[in-house]
Amino acid sequence: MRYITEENLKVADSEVFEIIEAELKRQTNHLEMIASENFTSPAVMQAMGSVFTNKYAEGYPYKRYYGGCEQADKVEQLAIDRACKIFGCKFANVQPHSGSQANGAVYAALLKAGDKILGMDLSHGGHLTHGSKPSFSGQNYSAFYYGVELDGRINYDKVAEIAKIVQPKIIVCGASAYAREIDFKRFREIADSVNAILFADIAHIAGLVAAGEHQSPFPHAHVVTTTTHKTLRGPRGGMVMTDDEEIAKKINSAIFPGLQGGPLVHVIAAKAVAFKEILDPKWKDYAKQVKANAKVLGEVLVKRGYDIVSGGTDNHLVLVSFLNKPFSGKDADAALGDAGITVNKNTVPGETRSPFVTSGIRIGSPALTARGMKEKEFEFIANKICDVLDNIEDKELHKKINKELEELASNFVIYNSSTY
Ligand code: DSN
Repeated sequence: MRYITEENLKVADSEVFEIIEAELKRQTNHLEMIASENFTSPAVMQAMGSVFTNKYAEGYPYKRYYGGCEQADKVEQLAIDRACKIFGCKFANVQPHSGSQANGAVYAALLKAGDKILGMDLSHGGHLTHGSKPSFSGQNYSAFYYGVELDGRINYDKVAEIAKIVQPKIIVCGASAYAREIDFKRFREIADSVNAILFADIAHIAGLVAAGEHQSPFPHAHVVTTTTHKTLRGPRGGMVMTDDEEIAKKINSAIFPGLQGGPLVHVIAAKAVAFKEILDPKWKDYAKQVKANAKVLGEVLVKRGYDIVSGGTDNHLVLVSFLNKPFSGKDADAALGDAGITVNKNTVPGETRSPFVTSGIRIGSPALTARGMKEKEFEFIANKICDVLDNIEDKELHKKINKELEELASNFVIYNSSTY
């Protein structure tokens, strides 16, 4: 038995089987527009469900602490080589179980407790692990922040001024809710001006970078992390990359034995499969379409009177602000959910509400693009989003829109071989 098939699970545990079936139905019938989610290919999932889940392989390829790692060595080396080819870098560590673990490894490798880091404010689009107080990054290190200006964009001169005052050991660039291109070259100049290490977290934009549809963090950043499941469309996991051999050695030790034990070899195998898909020339078409779809989404929202942070998008997401509306991000998230559109409530620059309520929503194009949707469908969906928001209390309308969107969704399977 090579893989766990549907039949095995149905017989062994009908309760879990039914929950998974219901989740498949939810993912199929709803329109998935959470900017950080995507649909992996069946091949990626098959590798994830493979016998590699049985294997312990502490250490790194050809330097393990356990026997029987011959095949684990091959698959991890393949994943590393493909990652380096995609991003044009010299070293990659594909073992982090998540993006947060990858980021934790960077700090553990390059900082001492209490050292200063400078990252993007969470409420301006940054990430918890970029120094936010509730996260280990804000608790173990002395964290300072930069944000966006009133126009919703990073002001690099201002970042340089803050860096000069703070004198951080690491500057973190990259974001979770920032719709504009990140200028890694300029960030490196800022880092050099204060002798800081430049750390780029490209989790959100990695799929675009891989296609040349966003400026690459290489050769500018000293160290780069990403998740593998967002725009990269791979399995859930993380990765660290660098061109610097000394940093690579420190990162390897920080991940194992520093932060993690046995690597998830089945997930590493799935990362290798996803990386092969990304190396296919078709990947560029996917990444271009992700951007084109997000652009249409932003344009319709603006035309219909909604306030998009920074006025539009250069990447895969739009951040909608309701600071000037009588309803919250939480209200919008719930109403859109009733209409069959899955988004997430999100804080916005100038936030006045708590992170559980928020004044915005983040909407992304990667998952629906993976289903094969193009500008025409995004224009239609964007108008439906506006119809829901214009009539946020009208539950009957939300139900009606839900039916229409379910019909649209039924024309786009979630495992669309033409998009990988
Ligand atoms: N949770 C991810 C996101 O939605 O952007 C970040 O870790």
